Order: sequence, then structure tokens, then C-alpha cells
Amino acid sequence: MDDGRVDDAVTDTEVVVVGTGVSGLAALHHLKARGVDVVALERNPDVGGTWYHNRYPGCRFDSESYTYGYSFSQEVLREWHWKERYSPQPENLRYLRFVTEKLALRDVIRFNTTVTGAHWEESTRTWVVHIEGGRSIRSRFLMTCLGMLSTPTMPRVDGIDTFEGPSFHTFDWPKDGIDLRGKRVGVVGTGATGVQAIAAIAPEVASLTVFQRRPNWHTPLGNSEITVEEMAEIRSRYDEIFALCAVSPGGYVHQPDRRGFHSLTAEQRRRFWEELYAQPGFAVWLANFREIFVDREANAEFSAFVAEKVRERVHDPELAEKLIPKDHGFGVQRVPLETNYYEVYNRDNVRLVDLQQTPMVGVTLTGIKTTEEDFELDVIVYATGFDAITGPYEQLDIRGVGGRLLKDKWVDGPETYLGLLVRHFPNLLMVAGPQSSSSSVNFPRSIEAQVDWCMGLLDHLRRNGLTRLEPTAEAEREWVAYVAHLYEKLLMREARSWFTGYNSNIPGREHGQVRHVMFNGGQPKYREILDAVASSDYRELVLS
Ligand code: NA7
Repeated sequence: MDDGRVDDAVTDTEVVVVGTGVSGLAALHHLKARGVDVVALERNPDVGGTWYHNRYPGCRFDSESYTYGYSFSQEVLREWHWKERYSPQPENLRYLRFVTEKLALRDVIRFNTTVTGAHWEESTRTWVVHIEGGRSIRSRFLMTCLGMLSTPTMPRVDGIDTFEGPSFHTFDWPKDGIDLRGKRVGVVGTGATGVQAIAAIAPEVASLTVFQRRPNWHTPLGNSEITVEEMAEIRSRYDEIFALCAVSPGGYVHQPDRRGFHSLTAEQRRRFWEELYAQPGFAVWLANFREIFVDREANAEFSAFVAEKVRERVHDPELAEKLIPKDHGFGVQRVPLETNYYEVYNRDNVRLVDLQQTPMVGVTLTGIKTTEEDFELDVIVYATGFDAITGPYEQLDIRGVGGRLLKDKWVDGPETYLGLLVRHFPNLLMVAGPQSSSSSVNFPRSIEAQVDWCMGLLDHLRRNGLTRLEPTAEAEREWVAYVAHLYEKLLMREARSWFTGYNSNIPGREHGQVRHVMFNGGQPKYREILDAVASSDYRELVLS
């Protein structure tokens, strides 16, 4: 079967989609709409991916809700009412269920089905996808929609399994909820997840101890209700809203300020920043001067501005200093948005433990032990992040041509073409994979572009009776180099964050040695490149 002819007899299905979160559902919709024979495998009992899992209090979008929804179904756009500007998790899960029903996607999804690996078989040009329990399914194409933040990581500390009370990662928040009223709760981690959870639970718990290692820069979310009238107005502007997102580097409604940091006086900059700080969402980050991302002086001046805001909001000056990052400037790590986060530290029942001063020694039967103190707790929440972007892939036994293991290929960092394809792993289509724009862009805006591109490619193959696709060595090499080059321009390259592959809980990834895991050229550029590859009839791919 190396003459390019399709032999359907050897396949169970044409495409296997792994995962039914935001990416997987989009892929399924487009495949079904084309009449492609498809099966989706989902480890959970329901759709939703990240929005199925993350049920911690305070979990919500940092994207404007109406820019997060899918743009491809007029019916969904017409009928769905986003009730808050930054919609909360339960509502987001309801949305994804609504889409699943509306677009009739459920019948091709096999729930409670955990994929353990996938092996390429050259003789039949198929993927054999292995499922926990020993079953397998054979397909021509494998579309991985695994999510970027779906492999949680726990601290590597002594005694973590010995704690007698409930303890869990935020990703695995108990599905039936947990009553924290009157409890002594400890939260480890102050990233985007930690600050949402901390602010939400502080008012209800007896005491909250926040174990902070490195503080982040946080700015106000500015959430508000969306009334029926406002939603009607938003609906009437959907085309305009999506068009605006399409020309914004981040895929949001926020556009960078192009006047130039240095062309304004310090006083003018300050006035502008006051306006930005009062605006909702990522405006403060993404509608700022572009120099904030690349110019040390600009970044330092804006960081000083935000530090002043923290000092205004936290009553105890010593505590305020502990909450202000000293090791990195504003926005070089992902900026978590917050609702009354800093004010939490003015409450009597909240205490900050600075793990830089008094490191965590271990977890005990009854709480957390630092070099200074034993903290007695009833519940421990780990908001300690993820083996981001590559983690979900490296967990699986994915083997390409000649039995090559994907994990081995990526041992020094991911190597892909466009973040979508991998050499020696034919017919593998990754959505929201490493080196795509997904992690630097409003997620659904990026994944729609990726899914569209994959559909175009599959159409091309079908039209031409082809059954195998793989990027050339040169195309992949150039993409990897280009992605690395884009990092060089940004202050972000120095950050210890999941944007650079840092994770203190994974051996070898503690020190922030940069892994080029994401495409930083902005969504318009990414889309332009994808379009150019398609219009060249996929010159950079070997198709047969
Ligand atoms: P992040 O942003 O990776 O944050 C993880 C936090 O947990 C961060 O404050 C870490 O501190 C802290 N952490 C991690 N391990 C430890 C240990 N062992 N001890 C103490 N503190 C620790 O993950 P999030 O879930 O908050 O956010 C991920 C993304 O989800 C977010 O960017 C959004 O896109 C949605 P550190 O900085 O390592 O000192």
C-alpha cells in the first residue's frame, strides 16, 4: 500500500480525534460536516476538557466570553447567551455541552476511553491507537486535541501522600464539590489558577494560608454581567468582533497601542496606564505599548506603575513588598487576572507564607511544614500548574516511522512543523500542539485557524487520492528555528514560566532553560503562514 491508494478495508475509521475539549469539538464538527468517518476518544465521562476538569471556585475566562465562543456556527452564535463578560467554569462547560448537542457531535464520541498510545504502521499507512484496557482502533489519520494544560504537576516534596485530610490539584477539584466553610485551608501556588481560587474561597473559610514561592504580576479582571439587551447588541456585532480578533496579535479585542512608548512623556504614559488599569481583561497587557514586551526600560517603568497599585491595595507595606515580583517584569510571564486578589491579604483570616524566605520542607499528616513553622490544615489545594503543552504528548506512547518515540524526539524541546505536524510521524495532526500559536493567543481563535487548515489539507488529500502526509526535514528545521528566533526578540525568553518550558516539579526543567514551546509571532502572522502553505499546495509536505 505505498502507491497512495486508500485501502479502507484496513481501517476502523478515517480519523480518530483524541480529546473533546474546545479543540476536539471544533475538529469533530468540521469532520462530521464533511461526512468524514470519525471517532472521538475521550477519557472523561463528558465533553469539555479543561472546562470539565477545572472546577475550583473562581475558575473563569480571562478572555472576553464572546470572543471565546466558536465563530463557525451561526446557530450557536444566535442562541447562546454569555451571561458574564468573563464567564465562569460551570457556564463554560454548559456552553460546550450546548454546542455538542446543537451540532450533534455526541454520537461519535466514546467516553471513558483513555488513549495510552498510538503506533504508526507504514505497511497499511494507518495509526493503531491503543486504549486503556487493551483495545485498539485503526485509523488513517490521528488528530490529537489533548489540550495544553491537561497534565497537572504536583510539588516534589516529602510526605505529599501522607496528609490525612483532603488534598488535590486544582485540575482535579472534587467533581461533586467540597464544603470549605469553617475549614483551615492551605493553597500552594499563586499563578492564574491560584489567584482565582484564593480570592474566591477566602471569604468562606475559617483560615486561608497561601504558600507563595515567586509572586506574579496580577491586574484586575473587571468582570460584569451581560444583560439580555447587551447580548443582543454583541450578537449584532459578532462579525466585527471576530474580525477585530483576527487582526490582533493576541486574538483578542485588544489592539496594541502603536504610538510608541518613547514618543510620549512619562506623564502621558502614566495617564494612559491609569486608563488601561481601569479597563477590563487583558487590555492592560495587550493594549499597552508594544515596547513593554521587548524593551527593558519600558517594561521596568510599567512594572513600577503596577507595583504602586499593589502597594495601594495591600494595607501592610511589608506584605505588599512580598507580593511584588522582583525577579521578572510585568507581562513576561502570563498575566493572571484577578478579582479582589490583593484585598484578600487585608483580611484577618488570610496569611501569606513566603516560601522564598521559609521554604517548604514537606507535607505532614496534619499540614505543611516549612523551615520555620508547622501549619495545621484541614484541606490542601495545590495550584501548582502543569506539564504544559508537551506534557500531554509525552505521557502517551506515540511511535512514528520505524518505531520512533515522540517523547525521544522532543527530549531537548519540541520539534514540529507549524505546531501541527511532526516529521517521522505521518498523518498526525496536532491541534493546539507545541509551537502552534495556541498558548500565545486567545485559545479558540487560534484553534479555529488550525482546524480549518487541517480540514483544507485533508480535503486536498482526498481530492487527489492521497493517503500519507509528512513535513519535509527542511520545513520542520526552518519552523523550529523560526520559533526559536521569535523568542529571542522577547523579554519573555528570560522568564521562568510555562511559556518557556519551566516547571520546578519536573526533573531537568527547574531552571528555566528555554524550551521553544510556543509560536510568538501573533495570530495574524500565524494565519498568514498557514494560508501561504495551503495555497502553495503544501509544498513543504511530502504527500503520497
Ligand atoms: P502556573 O502559572 O504554572 O503557576 C503555578 C504556581 O504554582 C506558581 O505560582 C508556582 O510558583 C507555584 N508552584 C509550583 N510548584 C510549586 C512548589 N513545588 N512549591 C511552591 N509553589 C509551587 O499554573 P496555573 O495553573 O496557575 O496557570 C496555568 C495556566 O492556566 C495559566 O497561565 C492560564 O493560561 C490558565 P513558581 O512560579 O514556580 O515559583
